[in-house]
Amino acid sequence: MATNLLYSIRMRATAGNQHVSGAERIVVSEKIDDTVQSLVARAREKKFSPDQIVIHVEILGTMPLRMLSALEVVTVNSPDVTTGRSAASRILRSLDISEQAVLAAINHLSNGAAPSGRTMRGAMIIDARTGDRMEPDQERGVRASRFDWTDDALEAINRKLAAIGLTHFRTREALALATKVAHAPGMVAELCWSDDPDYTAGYVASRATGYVRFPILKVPGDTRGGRAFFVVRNHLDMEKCISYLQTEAVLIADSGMCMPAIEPADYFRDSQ
Ligand code: WAQ
Ligand code: MG
Repeated sequence: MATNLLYSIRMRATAGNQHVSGAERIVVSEKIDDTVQSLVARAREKKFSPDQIVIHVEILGTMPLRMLSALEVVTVNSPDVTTGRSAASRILRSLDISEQAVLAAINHLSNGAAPSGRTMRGAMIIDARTGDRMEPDQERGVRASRFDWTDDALEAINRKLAAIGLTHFRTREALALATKVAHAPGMVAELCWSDDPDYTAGYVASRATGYVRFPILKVPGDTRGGRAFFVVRNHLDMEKCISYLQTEAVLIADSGMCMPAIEPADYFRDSQ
């Protein structure tokens, strides 16, 4: 039996038609059983017990596999939502994203980005110049999928993040997602904050800036969150971009640098 083939394993848990949790891995065949078991365990440890857990196990086979290095991590210690969002906006503006586009993204994320006013399952795709939304399905958004750390890189990133006081699984998972997204064709940057009411942190990520975290991008208790992917509309092949995000397999084989937290003034003095 071939042992080096890779499999994509994806878990999604729901209660009624409410999303409860989701996670995914890319693993070798020997790890399928353990991985499925740990994903089921993860789905069941949530506050709301799911009434459906769907696990997809899919061989990646002949699909191309892209190896990436993780974006560098830095935390900008902005003390509240206003300063956090304004620092995030300033970084997005420095990447040539228009003020209009930045404001549009922040408005959508803070009001519930789906037309129904709910949080989307996936991300918005936003024209970096006009702020127009370009994702084909505004209720669902575009989901980045099929990415994971190699075993070695996972161990290294866990160690490096822990060394700067970051031990939450969300940081590691968001960093992997942001690394994949940053390398999409036509992508300029991403803005994200969680929809988990207890998790106020968020980030701006791009190949140019790395993964820039902010401890507070929303008030505690707020259940609205989401992701905005800013793209350059000219020359953008939307189909290619979405197919990269959704289906191309990415393994993060190198952990990047993880810097200690710094004050906003120091960040902007050093970087721009
Ligand atoms: N692809 C695209 N959008 C997604 C995906 C995905 N795979 N998963 C989630 N989203 C969107 C969706 O709208 C969610 O509501 C929203 O993002 C937030 O998802 O400490 O935990 O999983 O550095 O709640 C960021 C800071 C945490 C981490 C982000 O996102 C840190 C987080 P969540
Ligand atoms: Mg969430």
